[in-house]
Amino acid sequence: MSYVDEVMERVIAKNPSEKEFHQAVKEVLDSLRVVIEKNEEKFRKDALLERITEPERVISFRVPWVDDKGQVQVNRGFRVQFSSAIGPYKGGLRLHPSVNQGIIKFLGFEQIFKNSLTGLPIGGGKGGADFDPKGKSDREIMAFCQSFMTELFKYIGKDTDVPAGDIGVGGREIGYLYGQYKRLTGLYEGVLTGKGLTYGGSLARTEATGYGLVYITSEMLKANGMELAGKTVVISGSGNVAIYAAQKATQLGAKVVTMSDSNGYVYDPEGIDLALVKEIKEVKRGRIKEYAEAKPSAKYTEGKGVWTVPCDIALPCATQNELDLDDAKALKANGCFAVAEGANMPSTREATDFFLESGMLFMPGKAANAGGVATSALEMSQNSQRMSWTFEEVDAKLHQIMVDIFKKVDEASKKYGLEKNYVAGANIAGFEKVVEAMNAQGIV
Ligand code: NDP
Ligand code: 2IT
Repeated sequence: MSYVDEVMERVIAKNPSEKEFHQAVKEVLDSLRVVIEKNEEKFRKDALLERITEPERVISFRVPWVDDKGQVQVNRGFRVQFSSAIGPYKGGLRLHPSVNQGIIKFLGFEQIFKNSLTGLPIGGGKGGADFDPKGKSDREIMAFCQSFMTELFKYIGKDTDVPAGDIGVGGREIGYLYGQYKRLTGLYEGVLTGKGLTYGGSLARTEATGYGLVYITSEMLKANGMELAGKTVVISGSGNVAIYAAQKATQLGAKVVTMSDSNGYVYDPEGIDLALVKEIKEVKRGRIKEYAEAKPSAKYTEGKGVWTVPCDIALPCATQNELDLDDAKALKANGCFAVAEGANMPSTREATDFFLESGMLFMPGKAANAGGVATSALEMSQNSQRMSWTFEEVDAKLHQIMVDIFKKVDEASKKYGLEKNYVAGANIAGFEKVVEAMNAQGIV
């Protein structure tokens, strides 16, 4: 049996219930076959793939807090410190009822290669809890965040592990987490990114993931003789990534016609009114349905179905496995020719294979959404220097990073005769840097 297949079998046997983790590992290892098979005996002797698929550390902890009725609630918190080969652990915190160890491990694993692609010195990590922020009061959110940090602070620090936001964690939550870290340690340091601008945050971090997604989408189109202006774009989600992807796509002349949440989607053929979406989602913390109630040109449809809306370009920006094979076929049948993932692993493996086999342009999340974590690394730099850069400076750096990521991904795919397979390109380019660093540092 090939070394890659052996390791894949072992990963499944050792982590039997972690299906998202299996999915993420399998996709990466399948891409790496062309690299590994050139030098299989060395990789096997060094147990390189066993080491890269085993987190350096998995921390799981109890998070007790008191709700507004005086009832004690208990959640399960996680931090997976996956790889510190190229820098301190870096990656977001997710608060969602679906969170479990397998989901945090898949996200932490993806983060290793994503962070490597940014070209910045950050290792891979991820964390979160099975806490549901929906419908909670501000006081309940604060109580949860303070309790979560009361355990997490033991394991993080500006030079060891620097968490940030992800699903369910935005500016409000980062603020509460930061306040508690400072109170417990007495340190005013850049231990979290995505901070508010008054206490060490970076301009453009809020916009960065969505903007970066659109910058790399533009690069991909350009490299294939097309441009974003004038195209119709379907976006899923209506959170941080979705909103700022829609904003940048619109600024660059595209028309965004959908947004969604876990209840349903809105289709506005006139183009999504972002001020209204921001008011509903960022201010009122409401549901996307309210958009159609306020806007006569829009139609709300309950349930899945956003991928049946005709478009040129699709940007999945909600969550993992939100786009399956049937969705991929519907996109293609309706004329979509390019997909770039704002979310982490939003396309199932079958959907991804369909995109690649049917000749659609497809940019995987670990390259396409890397602008968020890249700008987090820029926030870390500013904190270390005790300086703040202007919005334009940060945005220009972000833009250049996304251009460079496209180049690395494209070149890696060509180097192995897999031109236009950006999945392979991203996995290989991300892997090569991490392996070189691991080899240099010995068996640790
Ligand atoms: P937010 O919490 O701001 O928004 C999440 C959006 O996705 C909401 O519209 C939410 O709807 C929807 N969503 C979440 N879970 C589900 C689900 N199970 N089914 C359907 N819809 C769902 O998160 P972000 O925008 O920050 O994150 C979105 C994706 O982007 C995630 O995959 C995240 O890992 C990834 N990402 C985020 C980065 C960042 O900087 N924030 C960086 C790189 C990747 P609802 O309100 O109904 O739950
Ligand atoms: O998935 C991701 O890259 C993020 N949620 C952002 C992580 C970060 O550290 O900014």
